Amino acid sequence: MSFKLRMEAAAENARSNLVLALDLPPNTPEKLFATSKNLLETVQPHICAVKFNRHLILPLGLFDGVQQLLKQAQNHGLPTIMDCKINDIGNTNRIIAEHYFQAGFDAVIANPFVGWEEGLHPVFETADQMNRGVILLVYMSHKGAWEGYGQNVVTKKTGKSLRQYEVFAEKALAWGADGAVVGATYPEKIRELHSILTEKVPIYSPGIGAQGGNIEAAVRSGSTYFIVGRAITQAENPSQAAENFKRAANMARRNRPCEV
Ligand code: BMP
Repeated sequence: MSFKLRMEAAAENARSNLVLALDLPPNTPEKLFATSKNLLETVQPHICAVKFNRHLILPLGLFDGVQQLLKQAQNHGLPTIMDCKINDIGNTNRIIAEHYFQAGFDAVIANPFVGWEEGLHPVFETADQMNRGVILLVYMSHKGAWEGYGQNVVTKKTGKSLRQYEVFAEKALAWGADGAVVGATYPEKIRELHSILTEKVPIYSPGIGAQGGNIEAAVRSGSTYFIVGRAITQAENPSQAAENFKRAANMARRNRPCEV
């Protein structure tokens, strides 16, 4: 089963489209590991997948603590995503992807700015060989995202002027990406990009809560998966916070107009 279908099955099974960003503030490796393990255990009934970032990879090590957390997630039937934003030459990109896949990650996030040939082609090739997924950044959630993702570009093929994010959405379709990251902080961009990507490339939206994005607006605009970090991991009651996000998203999905 492809990563995209594994995500659909996990969401269906958990009755949740919430992806936990397992991000914690710096601490000793021992404390980070223990807190992550507990968090994952208490929050897992409300999520469909877990996204890891450098917050844990750097202090815990990929094949040490992180691999144990990956096994824990897998035991709960939760796919895992490595948010490594791959962004180098092809040979390096392939090695990065291979390491994360060998450790047990089900998907990696990559940056389409580097292009296909000797860029992301080797990553998609490796993912195909190992039956894993690749999710592309299409419009990030932070304030300065417009400087890169929002700039006007003239495409080589048609000479037409487009926004960088529109070009990236076309690439996500052409390259067979398993998902596209579009910030929940820009619901109008989600709407626009959903009309290009349709359901072929599901939208993953980070930026909910701590960055000001709203989960209902992301649902209404066409996002499929909702990535939440600090608003859960640093909440007084992480399980309750996750449950609240899950319920809000499910309610908004039920009331979503059919044109989205
Ligand atoms: P938080 O909910 O705490 O803001 O965390 C969001 C997570 O998603 C972080 O791991 C961040 O690096 C990641 N992320 C993001 O916030 N915006 C993007 O456009 C892409 C991301 O991967």
